[in-house]
Amino acid sequence: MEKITRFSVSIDNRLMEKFSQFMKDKGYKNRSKAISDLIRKRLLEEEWETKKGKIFATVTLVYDHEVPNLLEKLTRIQHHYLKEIVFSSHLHLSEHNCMEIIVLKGQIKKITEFTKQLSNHKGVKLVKLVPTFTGDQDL
Ligand code: NI
Repeated sequence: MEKITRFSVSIDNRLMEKFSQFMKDKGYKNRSKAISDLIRKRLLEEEWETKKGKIFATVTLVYDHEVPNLLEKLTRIQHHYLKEIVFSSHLHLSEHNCMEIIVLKGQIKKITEFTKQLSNHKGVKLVKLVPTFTGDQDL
């Protein structure tokens, strides 16, 4: 079983009311779980803002494969990030549109750089980056 620490927190009533409302809105029944989730989220944001550390992330990419040279450009970019790309999958969404799900592990700086490089091309319709922790951090 995981080790846990109990601690008491003093908080002003108005903030507590807002927090109770937040818990209700998000469907939290357990205060400790809600606080742990908020701390975890904030720590990830902190790493993100300072651009330090390694993370796992997914990038969802949607593009029109019939735009001339686009597929080649996107493939070339992905080959430059061999070390970071763990996995990728291609789905044919419609006659023109393709979706790729790319899973990456690496330095935040590298992953944001990769995402930016995918974005600036005619025919790219969506580039969505979702960062998460690495397994090592175990938070
Ligand atoms: Ni396709």
